[in-house]
Amino acid sequence: MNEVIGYEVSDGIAILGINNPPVNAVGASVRQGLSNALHRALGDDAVQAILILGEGRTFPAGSDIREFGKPPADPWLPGLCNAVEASPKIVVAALHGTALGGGFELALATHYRVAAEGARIGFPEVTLGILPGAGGTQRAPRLAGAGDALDLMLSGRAISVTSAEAAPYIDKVVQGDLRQQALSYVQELLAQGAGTRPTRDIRKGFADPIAYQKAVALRKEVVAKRPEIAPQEIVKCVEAAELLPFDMGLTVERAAFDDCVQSDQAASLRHVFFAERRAPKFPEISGQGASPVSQVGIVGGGVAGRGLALACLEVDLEVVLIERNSAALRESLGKINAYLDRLVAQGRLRGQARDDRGMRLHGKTDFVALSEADVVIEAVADDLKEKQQVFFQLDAVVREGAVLVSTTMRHDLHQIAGKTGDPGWVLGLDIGTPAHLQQVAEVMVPEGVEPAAVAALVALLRRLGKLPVRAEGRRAHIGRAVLGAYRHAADMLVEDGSTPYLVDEAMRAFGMKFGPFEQIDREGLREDRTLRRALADNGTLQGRQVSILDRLCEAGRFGRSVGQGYYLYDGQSPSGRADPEVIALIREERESRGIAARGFSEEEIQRHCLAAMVNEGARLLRLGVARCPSDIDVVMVHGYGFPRWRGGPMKAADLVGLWAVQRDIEQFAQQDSVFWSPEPVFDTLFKAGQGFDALNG
Ligand code: 3H9
Repeated sequence: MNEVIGYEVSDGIAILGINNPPVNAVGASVRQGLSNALHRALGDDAVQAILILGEGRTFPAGSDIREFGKPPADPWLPGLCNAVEASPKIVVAALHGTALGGGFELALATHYRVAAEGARIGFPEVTLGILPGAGGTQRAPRLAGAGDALDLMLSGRAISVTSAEAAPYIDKVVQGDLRQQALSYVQELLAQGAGTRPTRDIRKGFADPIAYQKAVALRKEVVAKRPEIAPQEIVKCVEAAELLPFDMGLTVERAAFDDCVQSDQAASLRHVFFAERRAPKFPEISGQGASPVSQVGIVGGGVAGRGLALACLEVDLEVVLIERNSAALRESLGKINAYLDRLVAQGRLRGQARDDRGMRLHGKTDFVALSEADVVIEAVADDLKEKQQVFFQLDAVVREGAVLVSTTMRHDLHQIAGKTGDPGWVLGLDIGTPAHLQQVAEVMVPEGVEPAAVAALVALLRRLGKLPVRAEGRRAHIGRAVLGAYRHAADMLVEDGSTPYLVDEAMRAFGMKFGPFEQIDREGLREDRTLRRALADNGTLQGRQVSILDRLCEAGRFGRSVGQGYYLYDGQSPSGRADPEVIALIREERESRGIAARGFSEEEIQRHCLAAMVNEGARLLRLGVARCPSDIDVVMVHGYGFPRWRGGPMKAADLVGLWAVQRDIEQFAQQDSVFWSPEPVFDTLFKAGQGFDALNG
């Protein structure tokens, strides 16, 4: 008997306890153990029924993701599920925690399902670029019909077992000790003489065939617009469930699963799954407990400060917001309160919770109010003198062990931290604006910083629901540097003959959430100019300079907020349209530099932009700013609209092949050999037959 599966018989019930921490993933040893235990129970005359449950915190949360992309090890989950379903003795699953993916499929293959009140079920496979491949696409619609089953599979959501949506899958929800309750439930079933109930024979979900196929057709139309393969395959499998006999449906599902699991999209999505879990593990905090944070101070009530305040209020923290004078404070608090009121009006926040947030927000003009703060985040204008002044004042009032955080984008953190008596407690933070809506937060960790300070800030960011990513250095930002390189490549393409509109279109087709120029229009051209100056200072933007953005600023085209930037915004086209004036300005600029315009295909544009991001990523790795390529990937996916299904720029480069990216960079160097200078790591990895993934550890 395999040790990951416990086997015990109690009153004629064989209890198969899955014990594979932390999430009881159904890996090869679990499958083998379950298969052995099932046979043992079936061969034991004293056993009348079988109960499968998860030990520890959860029923299996899915197959073991680390096995995907490798040769399958027997027994394979679909076969195990079929064996469970075919059992002549009744099999019951007792669910708690998160019964997801292959775990949920195993449960669907049993004959009855009992669940603890707090349990959640779902099919997250789509988020990994695959589909429920152990019968889920065939069994779920038999129980719930096409619409509900598809919505669960296409969204990847986990739902509560007490929700109406979960009702078709769950026979009984219980409170208290699940093991005891589940055993009583099995005894009840035996007492009632309940027989096996193979899900494959259930046709409840097919009761209205027309409604079923209509629901399929509707989702087919929606997923056809998505670039991912898996959603389309899921719909095909669910369509087949009603049209084909069960075993043929399983064959369709198997083929679709094999196609998906071997795809680049699935490899990329798996990469992001593990990258997200790797990123917050900063070396400074291994084994380091974080001191609890209950009060956060924020200096500066502008857009950045207000976003930080809202993020902290959302998670029950006390917030002290400092402004320079009462008028500025009134304005800032007024905007925060107006935002909270809007949430209430939109039904997104209850009145009581709104009042509670209001009570926890303390506006002050005197730094002394920060004396109790555990963490203080400075969010004033990015002017070195102003920031230094803030830290000088903070040093006089904060308590010992308080973590001080600067949001500087342009300045050397040491010059700011040097204004305090203990620079080891000063860190940098780049969270983007507005902070409460951002997913990723870069933590700048300068040399010599106290591990306890890092641990406290990382814990705070986790509590705020952000993904912390480590950036080492004095003024090091991963996302902004990669973004700057990307935009610079886009600028050069435009100056050499393309247009902002063609570049945007190409990059949207690549999967970016926005094209580079429409994004600059949203953020404001002046802000982008500031960013580029900072990047020129720190070495990202060297070599050829393109002045189109400056020319647009000179013409008062500051972006969407003023109705014109790269695009023209008016009543006729509120989301922007191409503007011949911009094209004329670009032509003038090109001619003044003696550049002969040439066309670029969509693919060429995409290759330029990707190569620029990857080369900058490689530079950040060489400088030690980014710890590993996957950190760059999560920053770009979560913070800068890079398509998750491409895995981030470094993963995308691995999939294209480093040799191909390096060759592109060498070819582009004809336009500018300074910016387009391939990083040495390309050669090193290529010669070792490796990709960036080898540097992820
Ligand atoms: C599937 O089932 C396919 C089948 O349909 C078909 C087969 C034929 N495998 O997230 P956490 C690790 S596809 C391997 O921090 P939480 C994770 O890497 C699968 N490892 O915990 C981490 O490791 P480390 C469908 C896994 O409490 C540790 O466990 N299922 C898996 O924040 C803790 O994870 C899914 O997609 C796994 N399946 O969240 C569910 N899951 O400590 C994926 C976790 O070394 N899992 N690990 O960093 C989750 O969504 C979350 O882990 C969960 C718990 C919500 C369960």
